[in-house]
Amino acid sequence: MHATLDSIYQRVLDRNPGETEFHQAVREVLESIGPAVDKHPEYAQARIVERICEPERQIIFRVPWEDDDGNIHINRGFRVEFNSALGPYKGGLRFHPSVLLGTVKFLGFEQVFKNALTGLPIGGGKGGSDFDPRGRSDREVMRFCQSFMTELYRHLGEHTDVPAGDMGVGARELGFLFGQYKRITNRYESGVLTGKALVYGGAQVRREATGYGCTFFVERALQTRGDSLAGKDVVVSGAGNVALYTVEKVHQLGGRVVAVSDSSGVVHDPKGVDLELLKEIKEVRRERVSTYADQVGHAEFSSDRSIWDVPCQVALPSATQNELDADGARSLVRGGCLLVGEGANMPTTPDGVRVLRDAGVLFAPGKAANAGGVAASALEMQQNASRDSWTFEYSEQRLREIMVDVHDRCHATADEYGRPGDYVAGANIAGYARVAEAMLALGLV
Ligand code: NDP
Ligand code: 2IT
Repeated sequence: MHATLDSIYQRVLDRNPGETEFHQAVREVLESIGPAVDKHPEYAQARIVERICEPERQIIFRVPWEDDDGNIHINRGFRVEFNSALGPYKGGLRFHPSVLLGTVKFLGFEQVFKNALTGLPIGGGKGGSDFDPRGRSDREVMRFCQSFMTELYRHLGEHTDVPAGDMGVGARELGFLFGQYKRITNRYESGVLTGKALVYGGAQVRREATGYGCTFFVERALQTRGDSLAGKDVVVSGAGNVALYTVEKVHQLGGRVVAVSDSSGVVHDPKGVDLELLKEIKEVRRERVSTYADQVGHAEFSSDRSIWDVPCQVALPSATQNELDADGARSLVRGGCLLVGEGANMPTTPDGVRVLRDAGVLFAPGKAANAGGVAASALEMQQNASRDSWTFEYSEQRLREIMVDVHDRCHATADEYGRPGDYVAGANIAGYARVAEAMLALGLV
């Protein structure tokens, strides 16, 4: 690592003890941006990198709520408002029992660069709770969301901080959150949350956007090699929002998804996943992926097989962080994988990335490949601000254009800095350069 950046990294380690995911995310960026720091000494002089590594504001709060049997539960809520140089803080909320402050900080840090890459006017933030919505009734989820928003509302606003969904937060949760925000503030401020249902101010294609966007990025990357998704076997980990709409777009572009997963195990369907059935099981019935194998005779479920052992040409990790390690990467290489595109945030470990690089596998990092979700959120804000709503076709076309731009910006930046084909360097440098330029213009704030 560049010497100046290494000393900044050491200080991040000292000041944020135990936050291993945050350390990992910072390290990955600082390892890439050395050439940009050399090219722009004026940024270093203004201590831009140190400022980027320190969130503007971190909010931690108690979330008490009562379950259906009258038992009281106490969860912890977070919102990390990381950087607002380019626009209001923007980023999702994650409800998952594994959520700690360091988790939210890693996600918020990634979000700053991702949002910059979209070219849209959005800063970066992230939030969430260690609440586990799995197995909870709709009324319990509602009570939790109401309690969470009763504290969070004072920090939000369409020009201040605009949350959306992430793991464990979808249309149901966002509806309850928006209802409580509206009640407390007495304002129908549609643009304060994105990912809303269509009936009360949501935007076409936001639900599909992360999965579709990741697939558009991957298709563009393959095109630069004279190739395409058509006829390829694809593996997609997860079976949530990102994974389901990745499967949909891969199928539309002529690929075949042969495996999906959730935290209970992996389903292998060599004939190609039946998406309508999978959506019914995951979105409507909220059941496990094993149900799919119960209903589809030729599909197999396994609770101990790694999804990366399923041979494929394209792998799209779309579940959670650090789900693809060096062993998984070696399996993918053995199985003939040509490209890995990250639908999730930081799903590949640093060792996993090294294995893929050494084997010449094309690697599209999450902050570029999964930027479609937040980009569509920014389009939802735009529609809310003008009290307009666009058609599905127009919205999808805008999303495709944005993802092609994100791809081409990463590709061109990697070329410019002598790292052709290195999307990690391209994404980190291009994202950093845009945020740094805005921060410099805004003065020492
Ligand atoms: P969901 O909650 O809708 O789905 C998450 C999926 O991942 C579920 O199928 C879940 O299974 C599975 N999963 C979680 N943990 C594990 C694990 N340890 N092993 C295997 N499977 C696991 O979340 P999203 O689809 O929204 O998010 C997925 C990823 O994409 C996250 O990294 C998120 O940050 C990222 N992302 C999301 C965006 C969005 O717009 N939603 C935008 C950009 C990135 P189970 O149900 O069993 O827990
Ligand atoms: O990680 C992400 O980019 C998201 N969860 C989406 C954020 C958003 O504000 O739409």
